[in-house]
Amino acid sequence: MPIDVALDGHVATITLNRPDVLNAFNTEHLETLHNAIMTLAEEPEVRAVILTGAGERAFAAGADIAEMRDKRPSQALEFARLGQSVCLAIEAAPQPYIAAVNGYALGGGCEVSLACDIRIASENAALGQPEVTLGIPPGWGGTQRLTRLVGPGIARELIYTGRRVKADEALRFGLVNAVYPLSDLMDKARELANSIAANAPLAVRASKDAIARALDVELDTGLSYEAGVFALSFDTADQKEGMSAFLERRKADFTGS
Ligand code: DAK
Repeated sequence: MPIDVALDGHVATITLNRPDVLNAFNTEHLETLHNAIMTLAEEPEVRAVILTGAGERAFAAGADIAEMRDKRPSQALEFARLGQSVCLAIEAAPQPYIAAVNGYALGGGCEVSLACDIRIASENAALGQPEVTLGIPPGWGGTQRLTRLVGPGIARELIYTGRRVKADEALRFGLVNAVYPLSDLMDKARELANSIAANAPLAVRASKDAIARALDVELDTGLSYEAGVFALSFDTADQKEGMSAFLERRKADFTGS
């Protein structure tokens, strides 16, 4: 299978699994990944998802160049839509996605990590958008999401030059939130995922939805949305549980209702 999905408590881990080609995405890989994201989205017990790559060299080295090379424009458009649908599915998912970038995240690999809520990286990671070196611009949202994350100055430099950024520089740019030795990366990803999963899932989901709007709408509209989801949370059992647990000096037990 081009991906593996494993469940541990409230945390799912999706592993991109084509290590022979550094987990590059071909059509089957993307379709399987899209299906997995959509399936997990329907699982209320899953409260956080980790996305990582098999092996010790790559998260994903981008779109599969061997499959892509001979595409006609109409096929390229279909391929671009498929890659974009994966990124959009991650953003629309109720659970936060954590990209555990364990090596190369290039081109489409970087773009998929950019669609995730949080990126953490191993010390051997290298991220970049090398598309222009292949004769194409980024096509799965790199021009948009990278620009929003690191700002236009850095995004322009990285996209126009196609150069790879090592983990420490990526940390400096805010492209990743933290860097760990490769041997610790998955433990750190699980720790982060579990700390999210311990919180009220509906409140986390509402926060994800509201944060997404922060980049798309004017402040007034975003604040109205935030006020709306804040008010709605008072209709949940988890709001009563969270506040009762605080007042009773005990740990909250959230059910996602
Ligand atoms: N596709 C296919 N195979 C790949 C691959 C890729 N992206 N990246 C690596 N591989 C394969 C290599 O061919 C090699 O296979 P064998 O020769 O062993 O059979 C194996 O993985 C190991 O790679 P290397 O031998 O090259 O390993 P090195 O350590 O020497 O180099 C590297 C690692 C990651 C620096 C290098 O492999 C590399 O530069 N890979 C390509 C990275 C890249 O350019 N990625 C961006 C791809 S373009 C679209 C929108 C978006 C996109 C496409 C279309 N539309 C609008 C239509 C997305 C585009 C991209 O992602």
